[in-house]
Amino acid sequence: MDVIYIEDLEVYAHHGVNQAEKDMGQKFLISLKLYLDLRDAGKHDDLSSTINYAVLCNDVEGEFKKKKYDLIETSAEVLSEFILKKYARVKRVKVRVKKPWAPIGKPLKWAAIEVDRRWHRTYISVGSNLGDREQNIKDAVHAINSSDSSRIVKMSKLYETKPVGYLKQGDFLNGALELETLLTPEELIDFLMQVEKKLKRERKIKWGPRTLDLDVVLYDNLVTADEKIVIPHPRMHKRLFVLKPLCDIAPYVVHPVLNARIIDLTTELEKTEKM
Ligand code: PH2
Ligand code: MG
Ligand code: MG
Repeated sequence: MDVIYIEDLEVYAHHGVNQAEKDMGQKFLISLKLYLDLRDAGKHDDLSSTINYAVLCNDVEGEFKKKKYDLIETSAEVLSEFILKKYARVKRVKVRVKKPWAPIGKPLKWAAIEVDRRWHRTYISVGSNLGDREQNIKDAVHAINSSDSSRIVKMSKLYETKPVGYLKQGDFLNGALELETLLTPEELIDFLMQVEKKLKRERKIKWGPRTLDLDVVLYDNLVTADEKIVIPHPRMHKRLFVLKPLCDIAPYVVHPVLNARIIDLTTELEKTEKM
């Protein structure tokens, strides 16, 4: 991917653990590496197809000076989110913050940190079989979209499905969402749990009736090794109520463990299963 570099933008600000740093302030050097597609801008000599780095530097300076943080880590975290949210063209950003005057009682060239942040693409399976099922799913969509760290970019149709696993419960309404998110998988799962809770989900019976179930099925091409967070979802390829809606919005996405497209997994499972 193409990049825009900014190196050592000088900004005077008041970040630091020591009170003297907060009072007096000091010089910081900000470096940025923005990942975006520059092809159209270059082909047509067109500023409106890229990012004006004069505007960017001005925005970054303003954001950097807005508050006082203890840590340069925080200042970089804040800047990376600011850039990814404000500049839709930017897919990924590296932010480095250097402190050339770090008051550590020894001479040094600078102390610095760097963070690497990006929008992640993830697919969520949604289900409901209690209360007003369609309204529950609409409420979930609304709750997800009202967070500025995640945005729904695609949504499948909703399917009426027979319960799988625990059978003595009502039929489900199932769907799938494509999300762009700044959250890590752990943060995303916590966030989705909060949305489930907000919609009064109770967990009484494993695989039992629920007003709302939100499961992360895919997250970029990630294959986790963590037993608490299993991505891709370990049963997604065996459940038509997951695959069928997912196939509406992501037919050619490849399952990173099975190395097969969603459309092919769906066709295969439809030979033996019904919804
Ligand atoms: N979810 C379950 C268990 N069984 N069956 C259908 N049809 N749809 C679901 O979403 C579903 C299920 C556990 O999450
Ligand atoms: Mg589930
Ligand atoms: Mg779940």
